[in-house]
Amino acid sequence: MCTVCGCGEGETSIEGHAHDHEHEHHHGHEHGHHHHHHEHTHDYGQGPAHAHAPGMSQARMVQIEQDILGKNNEYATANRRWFAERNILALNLVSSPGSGKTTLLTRALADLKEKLPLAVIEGDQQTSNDAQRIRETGVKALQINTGKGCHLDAHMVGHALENLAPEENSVLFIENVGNLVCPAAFDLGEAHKVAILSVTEGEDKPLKYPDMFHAADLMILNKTDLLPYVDFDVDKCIEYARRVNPKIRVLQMSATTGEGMASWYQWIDATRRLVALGA
Ligand SMILES: Nc1nc2c(ncn2[C@@H]2O[C@H](COP(=O)(O)OP(=O)(O)OP(=O)(O)O)[C@@H](O)[C@H]2O)c(=O)[nH]1
Ligand SMILES: [Mg+2]
Repeated sequence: MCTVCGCGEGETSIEGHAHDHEHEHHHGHEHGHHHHHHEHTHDYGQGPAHAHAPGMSQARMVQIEQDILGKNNEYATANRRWFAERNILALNLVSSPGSGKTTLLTRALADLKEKLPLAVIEGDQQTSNDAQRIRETGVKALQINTGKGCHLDAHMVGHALENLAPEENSVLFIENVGNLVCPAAFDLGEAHKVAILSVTEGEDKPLKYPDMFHAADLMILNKTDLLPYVDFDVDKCIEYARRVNPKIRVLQMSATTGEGMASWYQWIDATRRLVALGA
């Protein structure tokens, strides 16, 4: 989270916005020193991050963290209301770098664009490469560059919505910055977080990064075409994901071959109906 990794300092740039936005995020990089010598593990436990900053008390650090998240939640609530008023289904795609978010998206957009109004917000630290890949499908996309930040926040997304102006009744995909940690804590106002895990990453990831899999309602297991070549136990992975989130739905697919993609489209369709009912 922010007070630990020092992410989210200024320098955000949103396509179509003339000026950069300064965010009141904490600056600096801290190291934890909470050693447990009886184990070969440094366990910083649950709850607020036990970070240290020179000249700052632990209570102050916790306060900063709560302020950042509290402010984010206010913006997220406003975004959620904005989506509800327009009957827009917003999905927040989260994963480590390179799990296949943009590849999944470009394939899904090509398959769905004749049937549904679609739009995409792309989050990356730098470059507009992914927004460019999305636009090549003919679907409108807006890039947010977070600079040093390692996650999108609800304030950035609120500004992006003004410029992107997704249509009523559309599906808005928000591709978050590739990172299995920080995006878990930041609500963007989405209906669901969708965690993407590819089979080259190892089946233990839900246990190692539980916050992300706890926050997600759907886990997409991507790159299943590579299963014959990697040592990845699908059943174990699903069991680990359910251990941190008993309610998580799991779908397996390959964004490159297209196998299993239809199950995601069915999930999107069913989820849209629920959103339309105001559920
Ligand atoms: N074999 C295989 N490769 C895939 C699949 N999906 C994505 N890839 C490849 O994985 C690499 C990363 O894909 P991206 O779609 O850019 O991943 P990303 O999650 O958007 O990456 P960042 O935005 O950088 O976090 C590319 O080389 C893709 O071609 C898949 O289902 N199977
Ligand atoms: Mg991408």
